[in-house]
Amino acid sequence: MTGDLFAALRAPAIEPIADGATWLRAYADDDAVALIQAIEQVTTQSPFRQMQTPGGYTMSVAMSNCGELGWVTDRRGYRYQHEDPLLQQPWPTMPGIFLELAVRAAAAAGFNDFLPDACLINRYAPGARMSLHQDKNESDMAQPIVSVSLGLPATFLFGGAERADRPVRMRLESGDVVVWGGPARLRFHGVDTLAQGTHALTGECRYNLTFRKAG
Ligand code: MD6
Ligand code: FE
Repeated sequence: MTGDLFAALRAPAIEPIADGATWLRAYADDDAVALIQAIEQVTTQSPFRQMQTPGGYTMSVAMSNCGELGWVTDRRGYRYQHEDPLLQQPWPTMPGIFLELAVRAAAAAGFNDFLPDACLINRYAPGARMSLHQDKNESDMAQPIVSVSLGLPATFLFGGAERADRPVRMRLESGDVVVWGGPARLRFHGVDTLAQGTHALTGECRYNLTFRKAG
């Protein structure tokens, strides 16, 4: 399987990006297959769906959640809620392998007391993108966010404190984990249009898991 070969060739590396932000390259390579299986289990329960923005646009990224709280958007706004609005029942439990990876990655980046209660699962098909935004629906801005990339590579846009600040472009590959908090917590960021491609582990898509302490 080329996934294993790839993991063996890409050495894990810890790279500071900015004050409060750390890039853990290849950090999740060894867990990638199990993480993708867990994504499939969660989304068999709470399926991927393309949500509406408050402005009435349909997001190109398909989303689901697991954990105590899930991030949602509709005409009423962006928020976290305990129930999947599609099924009107609680989000699936966060798989142990998700929680364990998120806690370990946060600690590797210097955040020792991170205990996420929310995991947003994003699925990008080629052509999907996410425009520049800030993550500010969480209650405690002292808590970091742990972001895990799986499957097709993407260009992550890491901006500044203002929307107009020119973003740095980072190529995130399968297995890369980014942890950010502290002074980087409210930086604008987004994902450039996903290029066509096929990945050995996910086929024609990229998954991103973002772990947060939302409540
Ligand atoms: C993505 N990520 O990579 C979208 N937000 O698909 C995010 O919006 C994000 O990666 C906050 C912190 C890390 C992230
Ligand atoms: Fe974000």
